[in-house]
Amino acid sequence: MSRKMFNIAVAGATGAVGNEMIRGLESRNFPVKNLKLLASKRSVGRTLKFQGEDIAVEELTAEAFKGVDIALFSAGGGPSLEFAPKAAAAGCVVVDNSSAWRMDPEVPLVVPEANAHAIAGYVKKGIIANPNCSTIQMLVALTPIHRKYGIRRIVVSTYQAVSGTGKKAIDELLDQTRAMLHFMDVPRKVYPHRIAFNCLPQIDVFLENGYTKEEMKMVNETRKILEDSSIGVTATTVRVPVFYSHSEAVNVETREAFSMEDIRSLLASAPGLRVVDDPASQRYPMPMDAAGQDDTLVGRIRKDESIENGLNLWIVADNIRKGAATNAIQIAELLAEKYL
Ligand code: 25A
Ligand code: L14
Repeated sequence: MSRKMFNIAVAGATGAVGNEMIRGLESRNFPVKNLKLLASKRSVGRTLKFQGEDIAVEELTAEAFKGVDIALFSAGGGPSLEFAPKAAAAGCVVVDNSSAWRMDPEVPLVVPEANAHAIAGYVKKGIIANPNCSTIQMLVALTPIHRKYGIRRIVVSTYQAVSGTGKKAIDELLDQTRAMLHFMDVPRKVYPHRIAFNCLPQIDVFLENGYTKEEMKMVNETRKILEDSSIGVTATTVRVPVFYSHSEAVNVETREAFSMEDIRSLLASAPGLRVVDDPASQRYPMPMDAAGQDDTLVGRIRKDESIENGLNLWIVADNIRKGAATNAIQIAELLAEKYL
């Protein structure tokens, strides 16, 4: 029996995440019948490679989605707001990587390792949202703990790579580093302050409550995905001079008592997660090891001795892969296998 094949479109194909989506469709052997690559007008005329063939980039328009089964969007919030409903109206299912649709009650927000069942809700709007990169990797590790012991509260601090901001920020870190080492004037375009040899406790814009939008995404998305609005989440999100992979120091308080032995075995058998935790040989997750991989890494697993049911973890994942492109393709794989 031949496998069912699908017409796929990637919107934002020329960006950092879009490129990784194309590579992921290839490497995970997704059943692609035809691939359409869409971007803004300024990229029309470029070609990108897929399975050894050159594919011309077309302009993102409503008409582009005719005959498309699944569209992977990563062109930013503006284009998603405008074109995802038009693509859905044309009959395709949109997996959207921007923050535009995540908190819409009629749009499922999915981390396959945590709530794959929610994908079924795509029928309401024809849109499925991919969560924020920092939320995704945190929940790959915390979901099994929540299912067994019930999480009461999460305190998280992030160390986020510049690639989350896109290609211009990758160039900015390179250019600033080079300038600093040559005692030259430091160019600054993307971030409000120098990012080379520095840390910025601001990701996305500030809100009325003093938190950044990125911090509140972690709060609201975690509750939606775990389907539990009683979980307390508080976050501090920080940009660090790293190119790829976000790191997170995560403190968890559970409702029920646990043994460290059981936590370790839960994490060891969690899908999509790899335990890297051997203090004796100084082994722990690092961005340089997570980059270019689909797995989420967890280490520095220890009891929080300051409270009754406390736990500390260090969680690292490639923000462009599992934090964006890989998670979107996993959702598309489940759509293709179970729903379309
Ligand atoms: O803040 P926003 O609006 O929500 O979005 C912020 C950005 O975050 C990235 C993505 O940037 C997005 O634009 N992004 C989205 N989700 C992400 C996630 N989960 C994420 N990053 C990390 N994690 P990007 O640079 O990776 O990709 C942008 C892609 O979107 C296309 N695009 C932009 N506006 C569009 C559009 N497509 C259709 N209609 C629109 N209105 C964009 O295509 C790219 O594919 P492009 O053709 O505009 O860019 C091609 C090349 O041009 C360079 N470039 C970028 N900005 C400019 C530019 N060149 C000139 N002037 C510019 N202002 C880029 O280097 C790109 O390679
Ligand atoms: O909400 O590290 O998907 O700048 C993607 C980029 C969140 C921030 C999102 C980053 C954004 C992230």
